[in-house]
Amino acid sequence: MNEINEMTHVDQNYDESQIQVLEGLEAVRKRPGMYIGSTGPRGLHHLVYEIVDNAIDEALAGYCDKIEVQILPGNIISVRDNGRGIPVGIHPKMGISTATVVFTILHAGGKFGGGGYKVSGGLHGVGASVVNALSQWLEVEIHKDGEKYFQRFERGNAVTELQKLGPTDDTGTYVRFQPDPEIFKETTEFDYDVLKTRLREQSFLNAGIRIELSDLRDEQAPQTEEFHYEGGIRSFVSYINKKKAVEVIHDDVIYCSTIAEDNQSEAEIAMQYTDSYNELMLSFANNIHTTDGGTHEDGFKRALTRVMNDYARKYNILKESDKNLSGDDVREGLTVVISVKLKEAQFEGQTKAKLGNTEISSLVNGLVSDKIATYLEENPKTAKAIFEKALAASRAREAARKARDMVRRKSALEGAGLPGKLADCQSRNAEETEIYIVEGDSAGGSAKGGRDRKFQAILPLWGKMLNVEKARLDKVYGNEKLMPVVAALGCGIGDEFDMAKLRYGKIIIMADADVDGCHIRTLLLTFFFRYMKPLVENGNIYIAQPPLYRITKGKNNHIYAFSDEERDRITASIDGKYEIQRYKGLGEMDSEQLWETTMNPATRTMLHVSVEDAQAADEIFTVLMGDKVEPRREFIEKNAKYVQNLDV
Ligand code: 28F
Repeated sequence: MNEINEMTHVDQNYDESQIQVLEGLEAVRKRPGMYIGSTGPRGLHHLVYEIVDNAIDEALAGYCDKIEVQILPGNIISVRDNGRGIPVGIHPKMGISTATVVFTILHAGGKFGGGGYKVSGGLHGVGASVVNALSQWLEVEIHKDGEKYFQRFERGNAVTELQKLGPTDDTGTYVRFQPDPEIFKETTEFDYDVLKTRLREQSFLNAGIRIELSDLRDEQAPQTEEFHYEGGIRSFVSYINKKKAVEVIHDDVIYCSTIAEDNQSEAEIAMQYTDSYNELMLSFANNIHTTDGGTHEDGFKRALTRVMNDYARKYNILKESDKNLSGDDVREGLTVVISVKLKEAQFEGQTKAKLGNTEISSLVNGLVSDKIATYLEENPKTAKAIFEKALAASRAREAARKARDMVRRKSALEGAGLPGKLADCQSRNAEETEIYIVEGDSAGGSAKGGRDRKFQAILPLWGKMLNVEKARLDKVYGNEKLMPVVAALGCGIGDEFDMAKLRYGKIIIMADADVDGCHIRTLLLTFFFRYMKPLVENGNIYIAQPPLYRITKGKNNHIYAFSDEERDRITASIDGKYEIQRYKGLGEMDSEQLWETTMNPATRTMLHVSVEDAQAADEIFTVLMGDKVEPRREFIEKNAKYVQNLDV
């Protein structure tokens, strides 16, 4: 028989499964967002992750150690593994080959069996059928038992049978697909760096696996990289600390792992202290980044705080009368990766990026209590360095409390806590109100004149801005530039932050488009990221985009350009005379112009600040704002090509 043809026996089963296939794929194409989170770039890249995850599952099962991912001309993706190859026999329940089932029945493939989970804005474990449904075409080639099999699908529907192509010496699964432009209307262009970040992360999380990524879209300049880390999450921690260019305070990465008695779950932790003031914790469950934390993180934090205080009391680092070290104190400067793998992971929260399994909390708690206590006992020198830092953090926190109370008393003495320079808005409803934080009094004046006072507040900044990246909390209290911002927003900072008290729904940074403006913007973003992080994560922060040019045609027909390209486009379309004015700063615009171009919700464009990748953001702030010069120079040299309108 030269091809497997299950079409011969059309039985009850086949009809049902055929109907199930059509309904399933139809549902996916009708509401793709339900399955991959969005049909924007993130959803597009999710297609690759789904296919790669199935290959990684085959690696986790121990049958595959090499995965090749290629971006081909036309933004076609190919993924190949050297595992067992998807089974080709007739699926007992469905009456069609298992390979066809994997690509046409929802939630049929992978190790998660029946349930796909909605995780972090996209679905994990939905399997290959969703990718198939959302692809213009998809081809699968299976090398198994000495035979090569092939099947082609279009928008999820099989357009060939599973055919035998002849003998092979290989084993494995090879999938190629072209995302459907009817679904991915915004773009079908893959971003090499996005795939690189994700695949490198997966190779850290699955020690020893080799993942090769190639970009073959430009035949003249093909690009290939392989990610392979025998050290797994230990290598991940080393990689993060090297990228952040911070000094580590002990050379070894502390590592521990455990498997639950019932063999239903396992946990591993890698951690290393640095001289930074910030902690970075990345946690994963079944290789999914749990950005909202969960029981694995809670178990870790609780155990570490207890172990550190027990040790401090035992060796008299803390006197009888001293208060305990807080969680923040013992985690200052810590880079830690927590990775748990479990059969029935429960993801919770609005974006399903929080692990809910309670048994994991005690699993991780037990692991840390056991292994970190032993580590400290066996490495007294490192323990000493770690505690010196924790004690310094504790003292600074104490000083911050005193500074805060002092500032409170002072501002209480001065009457209402709101800063004098704040031109508040009338509405108190944070859903509709916004505050412009404006650099400089002249721009502040124009903004006050131009604004809609019903819902727009203005806070002109003045004084020396503090670079919080190099300062602890106690320095923030009392900084004449930052404290008015804290007072105006009303939601506190650090561990006192309370989103419910936020006085404005949008916080809009408005600064000149020159180097100073850029510096102010970066310092404010550093402050928000380090001390009011939920505002960044929640999407409350915006950057106003004032025009760079005003083009005047005839008498007073003004057109505004917000970039050099736009300026050229506009001037090219004008026949006849025109004048161009380059705005050096906000102060050159009068209130009317500022309102029209930058503040009127109907006509303005603003940059919406969001944090896609916590680790990357943490690295950027540390490198750009930290006190290590060399890494900053490297970063700027590497990224200078992306900078537009550099005004030096
Ligand atoms: C390029 C993407 O998808 N690789 C895969 C396998 C291997 C098996 C398998 C996959 C249906 C529900 C069991 C083989 N032999 N790479 C991939 N490799 N799926 S997907 O089985 C799926 C079945 O669960 C496999 C024995 N057991 C499993």
